[in-house]
Amino acid sequence: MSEKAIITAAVVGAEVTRAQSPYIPYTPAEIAQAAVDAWRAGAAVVHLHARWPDGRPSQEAAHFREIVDRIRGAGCDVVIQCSTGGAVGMSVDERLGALVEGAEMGTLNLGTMNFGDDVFVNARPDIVRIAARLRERQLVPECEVYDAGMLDTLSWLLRHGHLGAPYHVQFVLGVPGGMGATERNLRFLVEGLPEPARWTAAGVGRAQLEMAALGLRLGGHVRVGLEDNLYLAKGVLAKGSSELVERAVALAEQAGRAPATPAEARALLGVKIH
Ligand code: KMH
Ligand code: ZN
Repeated sequence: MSEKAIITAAVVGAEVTRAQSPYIPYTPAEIAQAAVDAWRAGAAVVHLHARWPDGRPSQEAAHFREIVDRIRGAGCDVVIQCSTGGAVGMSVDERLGALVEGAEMGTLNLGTMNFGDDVFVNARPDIVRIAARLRERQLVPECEVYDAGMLDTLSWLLRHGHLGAPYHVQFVLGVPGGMGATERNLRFLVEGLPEPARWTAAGVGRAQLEMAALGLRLGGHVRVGLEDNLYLAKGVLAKGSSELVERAVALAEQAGRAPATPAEARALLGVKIH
């Protein structure tokens, strides 16, 4: 029987704004509500960023704490993954603010790259430092891979003991500056994993649907949400990440992969209950 599909909802991100879609959550209450809605729609994991009330990206611990408290206060047992990537231009100290009490996973971005017109800096000592912090807090790292060379960094981290099981791999394809969201690229990356590991596929923009379907077919898991894609169909904005999750659930079922519950996702990902 095929492994259940872990659906991750990336409900806010750091880049998209209300000028692009009025459905982007900004306040902790809105972000928590988006997470709970995504969980109700079938997401087992939420990938969280935070915002200031005016929409600027925030890595303030107080914002993340409020989001986590509100999610749990709603009786929602979704796996909580906090972003240590934050937004381009933030220092590592600032980015680490997201790892609040209640987080269960944290992202680990595996390299420096062009990110649209900006540069997303992840020097190797920064990566090692973030990996150490995740380990100290007993959080499961999710390694964000945007380009093929980042798999060599993954291999280096494993070889030097900076990273070890349990960890998860997230292929984010289609960022301008990273690898494009194509079938050939995803297959190449999956084949290039330095050791057997669970992975999720995310496609940016229009590619979200195709990468989700392909990821499920290739035995991976799937990430959807407004962080990566604002549209349900050409010219039709998704009214929230939950609509994109509903579509991912349908894709998983078509692929014969029932969506994992949060408890099942914790078991697959090696997430400890603190
Ligand atoms: N906002 C991007 C620059 C992560 O969450 O760890 C980085 C990002 C990755 O979104
Ligand atoms: Zn993110």
